Amino acid sequence: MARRIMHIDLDAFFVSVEQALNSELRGKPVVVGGRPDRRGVVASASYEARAFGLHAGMPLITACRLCPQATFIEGSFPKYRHASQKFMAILADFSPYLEPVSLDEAYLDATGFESIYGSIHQMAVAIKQRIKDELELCASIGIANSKVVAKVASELSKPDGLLEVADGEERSFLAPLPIARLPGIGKKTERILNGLGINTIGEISSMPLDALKSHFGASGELLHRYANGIDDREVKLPGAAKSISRETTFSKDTKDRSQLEATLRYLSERVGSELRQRGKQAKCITLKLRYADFTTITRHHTLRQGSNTDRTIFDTGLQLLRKALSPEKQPVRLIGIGVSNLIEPGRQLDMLDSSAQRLEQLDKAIDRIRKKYGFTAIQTGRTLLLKDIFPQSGEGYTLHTPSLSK
Ligand code: TTP
Ligand code: MG
Repeated sequence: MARRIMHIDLDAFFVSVEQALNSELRGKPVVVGGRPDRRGVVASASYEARAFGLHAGMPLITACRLCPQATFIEGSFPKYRHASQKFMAILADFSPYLEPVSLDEAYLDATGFESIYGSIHQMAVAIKQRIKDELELCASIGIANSKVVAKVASELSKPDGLLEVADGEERSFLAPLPIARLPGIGKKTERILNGLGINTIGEISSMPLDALKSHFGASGELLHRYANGIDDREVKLPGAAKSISRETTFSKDTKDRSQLEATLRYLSERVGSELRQRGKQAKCITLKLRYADFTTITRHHTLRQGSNTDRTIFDTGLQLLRKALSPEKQPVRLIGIGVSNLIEPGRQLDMLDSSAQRLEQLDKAIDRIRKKYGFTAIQTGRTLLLKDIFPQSGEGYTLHTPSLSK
């Protein structure tokens, strides 16, 4: 039986949540990302704003110039997380074979569900309707025999779309589309391919595999498979999240160590809290810095043993930060911390060490209090100075461009 994979993605997610909560914003150009006089970029633009050329990643200043009548909203991550949880719960009602990809995006394996809903198309109609009724949000859905084709289909169908690619039609569906539509083709690959006179996905699919490999190495093979609509990746159930990270852009580039360290501490606590919520430990810690000239570096450290304490995440991040900062370096524009190589907590040697055990218990106690009273209800000495830098909401500091990477 041919697989039937759905890719479901909410339209203009952050903006649509704001519009669902405030009817005055509906049908208007709206941008979530921050006030136009502040630094930062567009996180989400309503389709009305996109008509003016606005898109995610565009500097707010440019967005404001192109569409001064737009409403600019700072945004509030907890609201979006809440909507996301409800969205995923609706999807889980339809199939247990669900793989959340980001806050507003998921794959669902619907193979064999025809008998319940009449057809997979009907099942998708029902999903869209429930999302509309219960969340006042619009979802676009692509259906195909693989993840990659389902994703291309849902994106092509936006907004409020539903597009099914019949089994066997993958190649002919993809062939006329511009190469940028294919997942995995970033700006650089697009430029190289365009330079070779390749403009459509069909043209990639008829390139000799060796030619693709010689230009793109191992990923040339993947490109070839995707362009031919071949992708046997399974829909993976959650719990297999590979990393957790948080990052923020400063409103003013800084070299101030105490500000950098306080922010790092706060971000580490947020990462640690999510790590513990997922019941995982991390073995790899990554610091990310973007300097004023936009050069971006990442520095990793692998721990001898998995850990989930704020202290370990922060201390490791701090060591990496101290190495990465030197007087001749540019001021820092963005700082981020992440954990990866996530493992199930086992009985660890470190646990015999009572100070490690105490730290873990302290983190757990803090998590409980924060769950009840908000993230900033408890602050460590190090993060206190952030209250003069970032606006605060019940759920935490409002950071610019909150990272969504999971
Ligand atoms: P997307 O699904 O890429 O974008 P979208 O939902 O706003 O619009 P559409 O799917 O209709 O094209 O991302 C989901 C949310 O993730 C988006 O609403 C805001 C956030 N986001 C960022 O914060 N920064 C980004 O660069 C992108 C692309 C998204
Ligand atoms: Mg979306």
